[in-house]
Amino acid sequence: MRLHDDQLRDISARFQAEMKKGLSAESNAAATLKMLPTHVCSTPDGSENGEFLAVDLGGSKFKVLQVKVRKEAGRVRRSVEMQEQTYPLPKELLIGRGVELFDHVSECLKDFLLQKKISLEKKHPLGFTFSFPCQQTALNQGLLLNWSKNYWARGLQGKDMVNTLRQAISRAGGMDVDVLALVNDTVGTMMTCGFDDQHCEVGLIIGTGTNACYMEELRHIDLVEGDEGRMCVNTEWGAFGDDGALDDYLTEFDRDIDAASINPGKQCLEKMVSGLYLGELVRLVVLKMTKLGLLFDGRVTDALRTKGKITTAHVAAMEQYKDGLKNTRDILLDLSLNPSPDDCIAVQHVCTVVSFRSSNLVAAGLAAILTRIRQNRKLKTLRITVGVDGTVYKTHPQYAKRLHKVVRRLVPDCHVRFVLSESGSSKGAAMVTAVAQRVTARRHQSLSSFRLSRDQLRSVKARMRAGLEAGLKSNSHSPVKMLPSYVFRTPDGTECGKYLALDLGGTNFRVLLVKIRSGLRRSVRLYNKLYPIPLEIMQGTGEELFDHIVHCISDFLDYVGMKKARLPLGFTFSFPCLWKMFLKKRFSWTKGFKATDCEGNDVVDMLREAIKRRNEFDVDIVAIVNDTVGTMMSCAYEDPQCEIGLIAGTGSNVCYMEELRNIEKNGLGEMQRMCINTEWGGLGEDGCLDDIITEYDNAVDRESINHGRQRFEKLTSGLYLGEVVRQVLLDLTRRGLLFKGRVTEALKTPGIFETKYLSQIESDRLALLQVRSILQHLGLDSTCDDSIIVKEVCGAVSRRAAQLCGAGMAAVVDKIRENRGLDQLNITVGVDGTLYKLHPHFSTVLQETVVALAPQCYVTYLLSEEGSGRGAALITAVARRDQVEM
Ligand code: 0WK
Ligand code: 0WK
Ligand code: BGC
Ligand code: BGC
Repeated sequence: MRLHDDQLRDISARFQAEMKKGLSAESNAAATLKMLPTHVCSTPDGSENGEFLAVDLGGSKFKVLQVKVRKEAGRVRRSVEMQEQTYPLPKELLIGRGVELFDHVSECLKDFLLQKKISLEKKHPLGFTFSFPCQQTALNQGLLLNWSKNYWARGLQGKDMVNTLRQAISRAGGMDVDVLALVNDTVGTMMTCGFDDQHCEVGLIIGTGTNACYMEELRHIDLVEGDEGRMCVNTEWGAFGDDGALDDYLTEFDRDIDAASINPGKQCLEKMVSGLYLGELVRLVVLKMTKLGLLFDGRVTDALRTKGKITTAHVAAMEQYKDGLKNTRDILLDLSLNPSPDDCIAVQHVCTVVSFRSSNLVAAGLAAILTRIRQNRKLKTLRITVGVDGTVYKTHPQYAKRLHKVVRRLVPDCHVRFVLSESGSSKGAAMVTAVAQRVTARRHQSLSSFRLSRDQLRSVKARMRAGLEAGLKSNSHSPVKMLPSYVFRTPDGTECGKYLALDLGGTNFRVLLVKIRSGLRRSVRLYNKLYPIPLEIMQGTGEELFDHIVHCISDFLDYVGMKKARLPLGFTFSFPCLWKMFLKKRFSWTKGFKATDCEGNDVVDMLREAIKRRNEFDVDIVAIVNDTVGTMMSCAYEDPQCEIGLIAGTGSNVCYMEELRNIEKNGLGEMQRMCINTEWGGLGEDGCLDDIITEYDNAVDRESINHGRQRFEKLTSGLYLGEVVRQVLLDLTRRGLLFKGRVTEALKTPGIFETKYLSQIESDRLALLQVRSILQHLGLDSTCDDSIIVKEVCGAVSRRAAQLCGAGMAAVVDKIRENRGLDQLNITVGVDGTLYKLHPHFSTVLQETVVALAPQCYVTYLLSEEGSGRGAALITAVARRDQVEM
C-alpha cells in the first residue's frame, strides 16, 4: 500500500491518458473516466443574484437549503445568506424503489418550505446537487449512468434526474418549484469556492465517495459542439482502474472490498480512496494481521470479522495527532479486542498507511488534472485554486496536509491553493442555477410574447367572427374577404366524366387527369404530374407564369396521350379571387407569388391567352376554385358531413358552407347555402391583431413581398413560420443568448430556416444531436444549449400558429352552428397542407384549441389524400352539368 513518487507519477500518467480517452468521442465509451460535460461554462462572474432553493443528495448528509445571493447597495461584494436543514435518509430508501427515494426528497423539500415559512405560492428556482454520474445535454437535464457509494435505488438508471425530481415535486403538490439546474457535488464545490476565488477552476470531493471536476477547453470535449471557451468536466474519477489500470497496485484487501460491495468491478479508485471504504480497508488489514498472529495474540473477535465495524470516522480518530493512540485503544476495546500498546501502535500505523495511500492516489489524480490544465493553456507555471469538500478531507487530521504536500511535489510547476468549501456545494449549485435562470429568463422573455392565454385566443376567435360577419356584407372592407365560390353543394355521387385539373399555389404545381365514375361502382381515379415553379417565374411577368403553366399542361397531355381531347378543365387557384359566377375572376397574389401585370386581371383570360399563344392544344376552362374549396369537395366525396375546407400549408385559409341569406353579395335567392372562401389570411391587415403581433412578426412582414398584407397568414402558415423563428434566433443571438452571440451570414439569410426544419426539429424522435446537425447543415455552429433553445423557439412559434388557426376554426364552426340554430353541431373539416400533415404537433394543438373554444361543436378532421385536384374535377363536373341544364 505504500506508493512512492515514481509510482504516483506512473499512476498520474495513466490517469492523464485515460482523461484524453474520455474526452474523445471515439474512445469515450471504453474509457473508465467518463469526463462528463456539465454545461457549466464559467465560474461565478459576479452577476449571479436572487433566491434559490437547493437540494443536496449523494453525500453523507441529505440537505435542503435556501440560498440568497444579494448585491447590497454601496457594497462591492455580494452577500450570500443560507439556511439549511439536514434530513434523514433511511437506508432502505437508498436500495428501494427510485420513485420512493425521490418522493422522500420532495416531501422533505415541502417540509423545509413549511418550516422556514417560505411561500408555497411563489415560484422557486431550484438547483439540484446530485452526486452521481449523469450524462447531461444541458444544465436542466441529466441521465443517471449508474449509482455508486451505498446507493442502488431501482428503476432510475438511464432516466433524467431533473424530470424525476420534477415529477416527485408535482406528486407532492402544494409547492411551485422550478428545477433549473442539476450539478454534481464537485461542480457545486468548485462554484462555491469560485464565488470568493476567481482562480478556483477545480472541484474535489473526498468524502463518502471521491471525484473531481475541472474547467476543460471546449475544443477538447468532443461530446459537446463548439470550440471556443471552456466547460467544466466531471471526471468521475472514482471509476479509474475499472479496466484494470490499477491492478498492479490493488491489494488483496481492495479485492475483498470490491467483492463484498454492492457494485463489484466498479469504482475501483473510489474503493481505494473514499470514506465509505477506508474504515473497511483498515478492518480487513487488521483482521488479516490478527489471523497471522501479528496482533491481539491472534485472537479474532466476531466484531473484528463484521463488515463495517471499523468506520472511516474511527480511522480519523485513531490517526489524531494527540489522542490517536487512546482513541485506537477505545475503538479496539469496542471490538471486544484486548489490545496491547504495541497492538494500538500497529493498528494506528495501518490507519496511516491506508489513509496515506488514499491521499497519495488523490494527489496523483489531481496532478494529472493540473498538468493537463497547464498544458492546455501552454503555461510554464499554473496558478490555480482547488475547491475541496468531503468528510474525509475535512475531518481526517493529516489528510489535507499530506495531500497538499504530495501534490506540490508531483507538480512543482503548479502553484496550487486549496480552499475548503465551508458552506457545501449548494451555494455553488445556486450560482449555476442563477446562470440557468438568467439564460432561461431572457429566453422566456423573448418567447413569452408567443404564449397566448385562453382569453387571448377567445378574443382572436371573436375578432375572426367579426371579420367573417363583416366580410359577408356587401361593399365590405373587411380584411377577411369572404369570397363567394359559387359552389352551392357538396358532391352527391352523380358526378362522372374525364377532367383536366390544375393545382397552383401550394408547394408544388400539379397537372392532373381525373376520371370520375358515378353510381354504385362510383370512383375517382387520378393521374398527375408535379411541376416546379421556379422563383423567377413566380415573381416574373404574368405572361411568363401562364406560359409556364401551359407548357406544363402540354407536357402532361403528351404524357397521358390526350393532346387532341378538348378536356373540361378545373383550375385550383389558391389565391384570393373575387368573381362573378364560375369564370369572371380578378385576383391578387399571396405567399411567394408576385408575377407582374396580372393582379386584378381575369385568371381565365390569362390562361386562355397563354393556350392560344402556344397553339398546341385546347381545353374547356369550366371552373376556377380555391384550394380550400377543392379540398372540401374532395373530402366531401368521402364524407358528406364535410362542409369546411382548411389549408394549413404554405398559406393558410378556410372555406365553409354559409347560409345564402347571410351572403349579401350573391343575388342567387333560391339556393340554401354556398361555399364561402374566407381568405382569413387577411385578418389583422386593419391592425386588429396588433396586440398579439410581436416585433419578430413585424420584421417578417417588413421583409415579405406583400408588406402589410395577410397578417394572420404570416402568423400561421408554412411560408412564414421558419422566418419568424429565424428572427427570434437572430434576436437571441444578438443578445448573446445563443450561438455564443455570433451573428453569422447564415442567420441573416432570409428563408434559410424553411418550415420543414421546424417539423423535423420538433419531432420528439429527434435527439439533440440531430437538431445540431440540422443547424450545422444551415451553417449554424451550435452547442447543446443552443439546440435546446432552437427547439424551444420552434415549439413556441408553431404552437402559436396552431392555436391561432384553432381560434379561427372555432369561430367558423360556431358560426355554422348558430346559423343552423343548433345546440350541438357535428361537422367534418377536409384538411390539406404540409404544415398540418407533416408537423408533429400542429394538428393536435389546433384540434385541442377548437375543442376548448367551441365546445358545442364536434369536429372531425379528414385529411385530403388526393389533394384539391379531385375537388376541382368534381366542381367542374357539377358546373358542366349545371351549364348543360342552364
Ligand atoms: C458536502 C457537499 C455535498 C457533497 C459532500 C461530499 O455539500 O454536495 O456530496 O460534501 O462529502 P461527504 O458528505 O460524502 O463526505
Ligand atoms: C395540396 C392541395 C393544394 C394546396 C396544398 C396546400 O392539392 O391545392 O394548395 O395542398 O398545401 P401546401 O402545399 O401549401 O403545403
Ligand atoms: C460519484 C460522484 C460524486 C462523488 C463524490 C461518486 O461516487 O460517482 O458523482 O461526485 O461520489 O460524492
Ligand atoms: C391564399 C388562399 C389559399 C391559401 C392556402 C393563401 O395565401 O390567399 O387563397 O387558400 O393561401 O393555399
